[in-house]
Amino acid sequence: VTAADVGGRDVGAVFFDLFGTLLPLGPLDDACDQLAAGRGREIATRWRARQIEAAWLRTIMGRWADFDAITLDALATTLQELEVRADDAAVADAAGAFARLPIDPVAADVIRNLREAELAVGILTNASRPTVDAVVARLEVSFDHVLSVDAVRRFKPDRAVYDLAVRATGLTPDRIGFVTGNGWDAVGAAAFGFRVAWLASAAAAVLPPVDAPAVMRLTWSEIHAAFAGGVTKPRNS
Ligand code: LAC
Repeated sequence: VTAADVGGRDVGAVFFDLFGTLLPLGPLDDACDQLAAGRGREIATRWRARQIEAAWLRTIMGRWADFDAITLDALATTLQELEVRADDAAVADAAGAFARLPIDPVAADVIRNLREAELAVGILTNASRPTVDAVVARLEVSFDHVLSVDAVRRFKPDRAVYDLAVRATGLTPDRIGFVTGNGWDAVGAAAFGFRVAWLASAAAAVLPPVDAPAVMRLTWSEIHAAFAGGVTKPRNS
């Protein structure tokens, strides 16, 4: 008997966002602290906003660059704005912090349990193909699908990106679960038709008001039940 049978919910695959979801962004503060002691959090927060903004602008404008290039440019721009001086090598090293982020151990357990419940599990990310491959190679969990936006040269929340999961699985969007910590990604995925779980970063966090269909506001401990019908098989490890 499969989890879907037991739970009565016919989700066939669950996809996860990468940065800010499987990989919490906290360590970026430390990487940025190397550029300006005591200002790591301020720099990292602005950097992330600039990174996402550039991805959206480039998608709308039809001027593709991969996420690694965007990430480095966004950090350089941030440092300029905040009047932090750093040499190119230090900036490049800090930019590489995205690719070095560790996985949330709780997320790793959720993924293992979903796979044991016979759900296909994937990553759907703005990260470049080389970066997501490098990340997956060092994680101690396996995925059925690892999808980078590089295949469509557009960034989330463009529908073409979410459609990659449909093409990879052959499932209709309403049979695909999607988990993200990013509110803008949650509304984008919900508008596409996925069943979305949003891991809100704070109690006061609110979704962008864009008339998207409802999303489930959940914590990691609720993800398995939401998509696998409450079946959690015991784990050996
Ligand atoms: C990603 C962006 C949302 O990993 O950070 O796709």
